[in-house]
Amino acid sequence: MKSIFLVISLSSLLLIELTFSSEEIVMEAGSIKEKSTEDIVSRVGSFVSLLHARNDQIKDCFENIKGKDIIISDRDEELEKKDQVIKGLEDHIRSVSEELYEITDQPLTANGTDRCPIGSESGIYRVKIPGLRNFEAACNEEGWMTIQRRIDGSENFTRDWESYKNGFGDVRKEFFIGLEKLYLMTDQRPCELVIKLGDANGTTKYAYYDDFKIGNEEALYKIINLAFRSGTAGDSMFWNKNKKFSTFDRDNDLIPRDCAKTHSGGWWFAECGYSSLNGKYHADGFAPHRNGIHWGTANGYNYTVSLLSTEMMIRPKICNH
Ligand SMILES: [Ca+2]
Repeated sequence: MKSIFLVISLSSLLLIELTFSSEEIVMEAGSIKEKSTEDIVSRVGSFVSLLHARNDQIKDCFENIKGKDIIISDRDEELEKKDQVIKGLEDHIRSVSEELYEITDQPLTANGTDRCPIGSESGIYRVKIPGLRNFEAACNEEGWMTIQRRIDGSENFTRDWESYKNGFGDVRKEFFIGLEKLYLMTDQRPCELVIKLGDANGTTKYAYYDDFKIGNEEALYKIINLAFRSGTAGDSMFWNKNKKFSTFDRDNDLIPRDCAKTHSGGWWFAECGYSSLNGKYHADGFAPHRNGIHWGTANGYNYTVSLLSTEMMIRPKICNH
Protein backbone atom coordinates (compact mmCIF):
# COMPACT_ATOMS: atom_id res chain seq x y z
CA MET A 1 0.00 0.00 0.00
CA LYS A 2 2.84 2.35 0.95
CA SER A 3 4.62 1.41 -2.30
CA ILE A 4 1.60 2.28 -4.44
CA PHE A 5 1.19 5.60 -2.66
CA LEU A 6 4.86 6.45 -3.21
CA VAL A 7 4.65 5.62 -6.94
CA ILE A 8 1.53 7.74 -7.35
CA SER A 9 3.20 10.65 -5.51
CA LEU A 10 6.31 10.50 -7.68
CA SER A 11 4.26 10.29 -10.89
CA SER A 12 2.23 13.33 -9.79
CA LEU A 13 5.41 15.33 -9.17
CA LEU A 14 6.69 14.50 -12.65
CA LEU A 15 3.37 15.49 -14.25
CA ILE A 16 3.38 18.85 -12.45
CA GLU A 17 6.91 19.49 -13.58
CA LEU A 18 6.08 18.62 -17.23
CA THR A 19 2.94 20.82 -17.13
CA PHE A 20 4.93 23.72 -15.70
CA SER A 21 7.59 23.32 -18.39
CA SER A 22 4.96 23.32 -21.18
CA GLU A 23 3.36 26.51 -19.84
CA GLU A 24 6.77 28.12 -19.80
CA ILE A 25 7.18 27.27 -23.47
CA VAL A 26 3.74 28.77 -24.31
CA MET A 27 4.40 31.92 -22.28
CA GLU A 28 7.57 32.51 -24.08
CA ALA A 29 6.01 31.89 -27.52
CA GLY A 30 5.24 35.63 -27.88
CA SER A 31 8.84 36.49 -27.85
CA ILE A 32 9.93 33.53 -29.96
CA LYS A 33 10.95 35.88 -32.69
CA GLU A 34 13.50 37.30 -30.35
CA LYS A 35 14.83 33.88 -29.51
CA SER A 36 17.10 32.10 -31.79
CA THR A 37 16.25 28.57 -32.93
CA GLU A 38 19.42 27.52 -31.21
CA ASP A 39 18.11 28.75 -27.82
CA ILE A 40 14.83 26.88 -28.26
CA VAL A 41 16.63 23.66 -29.20
CA SER A 42 18.87 24.16 -26.21
CA ARG A 43 15.88 24.67 -23.86
CA VAL A 44 14.08 21.62 -25.23
CA GLY A 45 17.30 19.64 -24.84
CA SER A 46 17.48 20.71 -21.19
CA PHE A 47 13.90 19.62 -20.60
CA VAL A 48 14.58 16.25 -22.22
CA SER A 49 17.67 15.81 -20.02
CA LEU A 50 15.60 16.72 -16.98
CA LEU A 51 12.98 14.20 -18.00
CA HIS A 52 15.63 11.49 -18.32
CA ALA A 53 17.08 12.38 -14.94
CA ARG A 54 13.61 12.24 -13.31
CA ASN A 55 12.90 8.97 -15.04
CA ASP A 56 16.10 7.51 -13.60
CA GLN A 57 15.14 8.76 -10.15
CA ILE A 58 11.75 7.09 -10.46
CA LYS A 59 13.42 3.86 -11.52
CA ASP A 60 15.69 4.06 -8.46
CA CYS A 61 12.68 4.63 -6.26
CA PHE A 62 10.93 1.64 -7.77
CA GLU A 63 13.99 -0.51 -7.10
CA ASN A 64 14.16 0.81 -3.56
CA ILE A 65 10.48 0.05 -2.98
CA LYS A 66 10.87 -3.40 -4.49
CA GLY A 67 13.76 -4.06 -2.10
CA LYS A 68 11.67 -2.97 0.88
CA ASP A 69 8.76 -5.12 -0.27
CA ILE A 70 11.11 -8.12 -0.29
CA ILE A 71 12.30 -7.27 3.24
CA ILE A 72 8.69 -6.98 4.47
CA SER A 73 7.78 -10.24 2.78
CA ASP A 74 10.81 -11.95 4.42
CA ARG A 75 9.76 -10.62 7.81
CA ASP A 76 6.21 -11.89 7.30
CA GLU A 77 7.63 -15.33 6.59
CA GLU A 78 9.82 -15.10 9.70
CA LEU A 79 6.79 -14.19 11.82
CA GLU A 80 4.84 -17.10 10.38
CA LYS A 81 7.70 -19.45 11.22
CA LYS A 82 7.86 -18.08 14.78
CA ASP A 83 4.10 -18.56 15.16
CA GLN A 84 4.58 -22.20 14.17
CA VAL A 85 7.37 -22.57 16.75
CA ILE A 86 5.14 -21.08 19.48
CA LYS A 87 2.27 -23.40 18.52
CA GLY A 88 4.67 -26.37 18.65
CA LEU A 89 5.85 -25.35 22.12
CA GLU A 90 2.26 -24.98 23.34
CA ASP A 91 1.45 -28.48 22.07
CA HIS A 92 4.57 -29.78 23.82
CA ILE A 93 3.56 -28.15 27.14
CA ARG A 94 0.10 -29.72 26.85
CA SER A 95 1.61 -33.12 26.15
CA VAL A 96 4.05 -32.82 29.09
CA SER A 97 1.17 -31.78 31.37
CA GLU A 98 -0.79 -34.86 30.34
CA GLU A 99 2.25 -37.06 31.04
CA LEU A 100 2.72 -35.37 34.40
CA TYR A 101 -0.88 -36.13 35.33
CA GLU A 102 -0.35 -39.76 34.31
CA ILE A 103 2.85 -40.00 36.36
CA THR A 104 1.27 -38.48 39.48
CA ASP A 105 -1.97 -40.44 39.06
CA GLN A 106 -0.30 -43.86 38.72
CA PRO A 107 1.34 -44.03 42.17
CA LEU A 108 -1.78 -42.56 43.75
CA THR A 109 -3.88 -45.34 42.23
CA ALA A 110 -1.27 -47.99 43.07
CA ASN A 111 -1.13 -46.85 46.69
CA GLY A 112 -4.88 -47.14 47.08
CA THR A 113 -5.39 -43.44 47.65
CA ASP A 114 -8.81 -43.55 46.04
CA ARG A 115 -10.33 -42.50 49.36
CA CYS A 116 -9.46 -40.53 52.50
CA PRO A 117 -7.00 -42.36 54.76
CA ILE A 118 -8.23 -43.63 58.12
CA GLY A 119 -6.14 -42.84 61.19
CA SER A 120 -4.19 -40.03 59.55
CA GLU A 121 -4.33 -36.42 60.56
CA SER A 122 -7.27 -34.34 59.28
CA GLY A 123 -6.37 -32.20 56.29
CA ILE A 124 -6.17 -31.98 52.53
CA TYR A 125 -5.16 -35.17 50.68
CA ARG A 126 -4.76 -35.96 47.00
CA VAL A 127 -7.28 -38.54 45.95
CA LYS A 128 -7.39 -40.43 42.67
CA ILE A 129 -10.48 -42.30 41.59
CA PRO A 130 -10.91 -44.14 38.28
CA GLY A 131 -12.34 -41.94 35.57
CA LEU A 132 -11.11 -38.69 37.10
CA ARG A 133 -7.83 -36.87 37.51
CA ASN A 134 -6.49 -36.68 41.05
CA PHE A 135 -8.00 -33.90 43.12
CA GLU A 136 -7.67 -32.28 46.52
CA ALA A 137 -10.03 -33.69 49.11
CA ALA A 138 -10.77 -32.55 52.65
CA CYS A 139 -10.41 -35.60 54.90
CA ASN A 140 -10.78 -36.17 58.62
CA GLU A 141 -8.95 -38.72 60.74
CA GLU A 142 -11.82 -41.21 60.50
CA GLY A 143 -11.61 -41.37 56.72
CA TRP A 144 -14.59 -39.15 55.99
CA MET A 145 -14.34 -36.95 52.89
CA THR A 146 -16.17 -33.63 53.00
CA ILE A 147 -18.34 -33.17 49.91
CA GLN A 148 -20.12 -29.95 50.92
CA ARG A 149 -19.37 -27.27 53.50
CA ARG A 150 -21.02 -24.01 54.61
CA ILE A 151 -19.38 -21.95 57.33
CA ASP A 152 -19.66 -18.21 56.67
CA GLY A 153 -21.52 -17.47 53.44
CA SER A 154 -18.31 -16.57 51.61
CA GLU A 155 -19.18 -18.77 48.61
CA ASN A 156 -22.07 -18.29 46.20
CA PHE A 157 -24.24 -21.44 46.09
CA THR A 158 -26.84 -20.00 43.70
CA ARG A 159 -25.23 -21.63 40.70
CA ASP A 160 -26.20 -23.34 37.47
CA TRP A 161 -26.20 -27.00 36.47
CA GLU A 162 -22.65 -26.98 35.10
CA SER A 163 -21.28 -25.55 38.37
CA TYR A 164 -23.04 -28.20 40.47
CA LYS A 165 -21.91 -30.88 38.03
CA ASN A 166 -18.23 -29.89 38.17
CA GLY A 167 -18.09 -28.56 41.72
CA PHE A 168 -17.13 -25.12 42.99
CA GLY A 169 -15.64 -23.21 45.89
CA ASP A 170 -12.53 -23.69 48.03
CA VAL A 171 -12.02 -27.17 49.47
CA ARG A 172 -10.44 -25.52 52.55
CA LYS A 173 -13.46 -23.27 53.12
CA GLU A 174 -16.93 -23.34 51.55
CA PHE A 175 -17.49 -25.62 48.58
CA PHE A 176 -19.50 -28.31 46.81
CA ILE A 177 -17.45 -31.22 45.47
CA GLY A 178 -19.48 -31.68 42.28
CA LEU A 179 -22.12 -34.20 41.23
CA GLU A 180 -19.89 -36.00 38.75
CA LYS A 181 -17.28 -36.83 41.42
CA LEU A 182 -20.05 -37.76 43.83
CA TYR A 183 -21.57 -40.10 41.25
CA LEU A 184 -18.24 -41.79 40.44
CA MET A 185 -17.34 -42.23 44.12
CA THR A 186 -20.70 -43.54 45.29
CA ASP A 187 -21.17 -45.70 42.19
CA GLN A 188 -17.87 -47.54 42.57
CA ARG A 189 -18.45 -48.85 46.11
CA PRO A 190 -21.14 -48.62 48.79
CA CYS A 191 -20.82 -45.38 50.71
CA GLU A 192 -22.16 -43.95 53.92
CA LEU A 193 -23.07 -40.32 54.47
CA VAL A 194 -22.96 -38.14 57.54
CA ILE A 195 -24.32 -34.60 57.80
CA LYS A 196 -23.40 -32.13 60.54
CA LEU A 197 -25.58 -29.07 61.06
CA GLY A 198 -24.90 -26.00 63.21
CA ASP A 199 -27.57 -23.42 64.08
CA ALA A 200 -27.50 -19.84 65.39
CA ASN A 201 -27.83 -21.08 69.00
CA GLY A 202 -24.52 -22.87 68.73
CA THR A 203 -26.14 -26.30 68.68
CA THR A 204 -24.69 -28.99 66.42
CA LYS A 205 -26.83 -31.88 65.23
CA TYR A 206 -26.10 -34.71 62.87
CA ALA A 207 -27.78 -37.22 60.57
CA TYR A 208 -26.15 -40.51 59.63
CA TYR A 209 -27.05 -42.56 56.55
CA ASP A 210 -25.43 -45.96 56.10
CA ASP A 211 -26.12 -46.10 52.39
CA PHE A 212 -25.83 -43.28 49.87
CA LYS A 213 -25.55 -43.44 46.11
CA ILE A 214 -26.46 -41.13 43.24
CA GLY A 215 -26.95 -41.81 39.52
CA ASN A 216 -25.04 -40.33 36.59
CA GLU A 217 -25.81 -37.19 34.61
CA GLU A 218 -28.14 -39.10 32.30
CA ALA A 219 -30.16 -39.98 35.39
CA LEU A 220 -29.94 -36.29 36.37
CA TYR A 221 -27.82 -37.36 39.38
CA LYS A 222 -30.87 -38.65 41.23
CA ILE A 223 -30.42 -40.21 44.65
CA ILE A 224 -30.59 -43.97 44.12
CA ASN A 225 -29.74 -45.27 47.59
CA LEU A 226 -30.40 -43.46 50.86
CA ALA A 227 -30.83 -45.22 54.18
CA PHE A 228 -31.16 -43.17 57.37
CA ARG A 229 -29.66 -44.88 60.39
CA SER A 230 -29.51 -42.40 63.27
CA GLY A 231 -28.82 -38.82 64.33
CA THR A 232 -30.11 -35.94 66.47
CA ALA A 233 -31.02 -33.89 63.38
CA GLY A 234 -33.52 -36.49 62.15
CA ASP A 235 -34.07 -37.57 58.56
CA SER A 236 -35.00 -34.58 56.42
CA MET A 237 -33.71 -36.25 53.25
CA PHE A 238 -36.32 -39.01 53.32
CA TRP A 239 -38.32 -37.11 50.67
CA ASN A 240 -35.26 -36.64 48.48
CA LYS A 241 -34.72 -40.33 47.71
CA ASN A 242 -35.26 -41.10 44.00
CA LYS A 243 -35.40 -37.37 43.30
CA LYS A 244 -33.33 -35.75 40.59
CA PHE A 245 -31.03 -32.80 41.09
CA SER A 246 -32.35 -29.35 40.16
CA THR A 247 -30.71 -25.98 39.68
CA PHE A 248 -32.22 -22.64 38.65
CA ASP A 249 -31.52 -23.50 35.01
CA ARG A 250 -32.56 -27.19 35.23
CA ASP A 251 -35.96 -27.82 36.81
CA ASN A 252 -36.27 -31.53 37.61
CA ASP A 253 -38.49 -31.32 40.71
CA LEU A 254 -42.04 -32.66 41.06
CA ILE A 255 -44.10 -29.48 40.97
CA PRO A 256 -44.85 -26.80 38.33
CA ARG A 257 -42.93 -24.05 40.12
CA ASP A 258 -39.13 -24.27 40.41
CA CYS A 259 -37.92 -25.19 43.89
CA ALA A 260 -34.35 -24.23 42.95
CA LYS A 261 -35.58 -20.68 42.36
CA THR A 262 -37.90 -20.32 45.37
CA HIS A 263 -35.64 -22.18 47.82
CA SER A 264 -32.34 -21.06 46.20
CA GLY A 265 -29.32 -23.26 45.45
CA GLY A 266 -29.16 -26.71 43.82
CA TRP A 267 -30.62 -29.80 45.53
CA TRP A 268 -32.53 -33.05 45.00
CA PHE A 269 -35.81 -31.17 45.34
CA ALA A 270 -39.10 -33.04 45.53
CA GLU A 271 -42.15 -30.85 46.28
CA CYS A 272 -39.80 -29.10 47.33
CA GLY A 273 -38.93 -31.25 50.39
CA TYR A 274 -37.77 -30.62 53.96
CA SER A 275 -34.07 -30.24 53.34
CA SER A 276 -32.09 -27.67 51.37
CA LEU A 277 -28.46 -27.37 52.41
CA ASN A 278 -27.30 -25.31 49.43
CA GLY A 279 -29.78 -22.49 50.03
CA LYS A 280 -28.98 -18.83 50.59
CA TYR A 281 -26.70 -18.10 53.55
CA HIS A 282 -28.32 -15.91 56.24
CA ALA A 283 -25.68 -14.81 58.72
CA ASP A 284 -28.34 -14.02 61.37
CA GLY A 285 -29.88 -17.49 61.02
CA PHE A 286 -33.22 -16.03 59.90
CA ALA A 287 -34.76 -16.76 56.48
CA PRO A 288 -38.20 -15.04 56.20
CA HIS A 289 -38.77 -16.28 52.62
CA ARG A 290 -37.90 -19.96 53.06
CA ASN A 291 -34.81 -19.62 50.88
CA GLY A 292 -32.23 -20.36 53.60
CA ILE A 293 -30.31 -23.45 54.66
CA HIS A 294 -32.96 -25.84 55.90
CA TRP A 295 -33.23 -29.17 57.67
CA GLY A 296 -36.85 -29.33 58.77
CA THR A 297 -36.60 -32.18 61.29
CA ALA A 298 -33.85 -30.38 63.20
CA ASN A 299 -35.94 -27.25 63.84
CA GLY A 300 -39.55 -28.38 64.19
CA TYR A 301 -40.18 -27.69 60.48
CA ASN A 302 -39.66 -23.99 61.08
CA TYR A 303 -38.32 -22.79 57.75
CA THR A 304 -37.53 -19.30 58.93
CA VAL A 305 -34.58 -20.96 60.69
CA SER A 306 -31.50 -20.92 58.48
CA LEU A 307 -28.50 -22.98 59.57
CA LEU A 308 -25.12 -21.30 60.02
CA SER A 309 -22.96 -24.29 59.23
CA THR A 310 -23.28 -27.55 57.34
CA GLU A 311 -20.91 -30.34 56.44
CA MET A 312 -21.76 -33.34 54.29
CA MET A 313 -19.23 -36.18 54.33
CA ILE A 314 -18.98 -39.57 52.67
CA ARG A 315 -16.69 -42.57 52.96
CA PRO A 316 -16.68 -46.10 51.60
CA LYS A 317 -18.44 -48.44 54.04
CA ILE A 318 -16.11 -49.54 56.81
CA CYS A 319 -16.75 -53.23 56.07
CA ASN A 320 -15.03 -52.75 52.71
CA HIS A 321 -11.80 -51.40 54.15
CA1 LIG B 1 -40.71 -27.52 38.85
